[in-house]
Amino acid sequence: GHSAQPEQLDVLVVGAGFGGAYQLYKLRKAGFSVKVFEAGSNLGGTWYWNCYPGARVDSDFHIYQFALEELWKDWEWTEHYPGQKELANYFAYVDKKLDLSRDISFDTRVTAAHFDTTTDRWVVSTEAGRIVHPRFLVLCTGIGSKPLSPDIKGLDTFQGATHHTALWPQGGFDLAGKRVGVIGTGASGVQLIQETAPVASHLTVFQRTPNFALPMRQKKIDSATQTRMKAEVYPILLRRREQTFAGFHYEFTPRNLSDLTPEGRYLTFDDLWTRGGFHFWLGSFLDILTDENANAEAYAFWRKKVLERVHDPEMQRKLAPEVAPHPFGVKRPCLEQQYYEVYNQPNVDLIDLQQNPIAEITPKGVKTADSVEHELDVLVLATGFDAVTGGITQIDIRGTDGTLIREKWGKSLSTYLGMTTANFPNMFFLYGPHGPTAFCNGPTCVELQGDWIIDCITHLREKKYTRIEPIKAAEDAWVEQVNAIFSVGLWDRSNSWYIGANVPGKPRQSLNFTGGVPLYFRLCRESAEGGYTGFALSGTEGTDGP
Ligand code: NA7
Repeated sequence: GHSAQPEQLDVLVVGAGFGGAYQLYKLRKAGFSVKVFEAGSNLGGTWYWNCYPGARVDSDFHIYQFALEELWKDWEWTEHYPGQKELANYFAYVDKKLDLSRDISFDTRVTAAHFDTTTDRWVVSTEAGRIVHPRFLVLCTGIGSKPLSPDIKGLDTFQGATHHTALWPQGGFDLAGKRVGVIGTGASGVQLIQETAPVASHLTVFQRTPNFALPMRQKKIDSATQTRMKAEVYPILLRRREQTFAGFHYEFTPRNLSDLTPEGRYLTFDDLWTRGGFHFWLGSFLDILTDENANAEAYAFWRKKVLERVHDPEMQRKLAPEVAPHPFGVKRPCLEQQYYEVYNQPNVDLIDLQQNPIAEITPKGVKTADSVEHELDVLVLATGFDAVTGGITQIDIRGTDGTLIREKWGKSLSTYLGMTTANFPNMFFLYGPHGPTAFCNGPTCVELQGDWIIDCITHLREKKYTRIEPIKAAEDAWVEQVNAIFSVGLWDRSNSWYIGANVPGKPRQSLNFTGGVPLYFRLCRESAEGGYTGFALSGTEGTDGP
């Protein structure tokens, strides 16, 4: 840095989850001056904020971690699908092992970033008024860092406790013995509901759309198993992530459902179901996500399995309706452990909001259209996020012509390679818009996109460039390609956060690259290998260049 104020840096990273931690470690190692600003009080990102009862990862333990051998060789997991506390412990371990915290400012929320065209640097401000001038800005704000609260009349009049799952009190908040209401049945709602039902005095679930939840088949992982896996398969499994659609260690079944006999279809479905996890979704037939008939068969199989576990016909109808509200798997399914059994409990009510919407929230609880007032001690908002883009658009990021990114993307989303956007030079984002993001195991994308960004910044340093930004034509072509791939799937047939449909006023469009991890990274690599085709690189060796 320079003696003159304010602070100069090569790179400022925003966010200290998987993405930010990786950037810090690798950029520092490559000799850059780098700092991380993190709004939370600790590392972990999603795994810091989402400390609600039952929070758990939906990816298998061995692929949901950094592929860095210096980390995995000495770390042991206890469960196949680790819970939030275990992830928090993992981050504490990573912090210690890689000595990350010394370059992270916690409790530091970035509120604005303006690009200064005269210096080719960002002017970044925090909530507390700190200002830094990094050459590059890397946004690692993740998929769900802007929680979404429902716009329901009377919400602020409720006299009990109200907690959003993603803003859960860090010290914990006990739901045992209480009358609990939960709005939302996404992944967060399902996890919290199945954990809370056995301990709450009463549980009322307000469901707008049933979740097509899949059996997790949780198991304990012992030390001997992991020692063997580390010696034999860890490196293979971790590399394999790059070669599969969703960055997992397994791929879709390489057949169309329609190519098989009914018996063959049944046997495949049954096998995927028995494996558990996302196999029934991300390991299924190729045409599940593109062909209505194939999709309907997957739904029928799923529905039959769920009906077997739920006794009451009314509950069955609400949880697994004969006519699916949307195709299977085009809205995110989640993993469950004893979710469906919850609805056989006498102290659990399930309100179908399509049939009986919330009229208002009162000081005592939730009043539904049928005039019933559901009295509650605690109201849990499991209502999700302004996902994928919200973490970026909630910051006042201004590009070269003074336009705010939220204005640019408010009309329609445009990026180049899902990591950059025109008129916002020297800015990268990962695990965000137009990347494989929502369909990618987090650490897979964080590392692959992360390495691409680090290689790019390193290239600029070598060539003594001080500025990079995508060319408008390249961005237009990328958007066209993203949308063309998206249109092949059935994605548009649901109201999901994948397409922004969960946020009132958000344009409905593909927020993700739906062509899978291998194609995505081939396209990114092609640009880099061609000397960063699609980008304008400029600036000469400056007096203050990195
Ligand atoms: P999600 O998946 O966005 O789920 C939010 C849930 O809240 C979903 O069931 C919504 O119903 C419901 N919701 C949202 N707004 C309302 C209102 N106004 N009224 C009633 N119900 C509402 O968020 P999660 O936190 O569960 O999961 C997010 C991702 O994080 C997850 O997929 C993983 O990738 C990790 P809807 O379905 O829209 O009808």
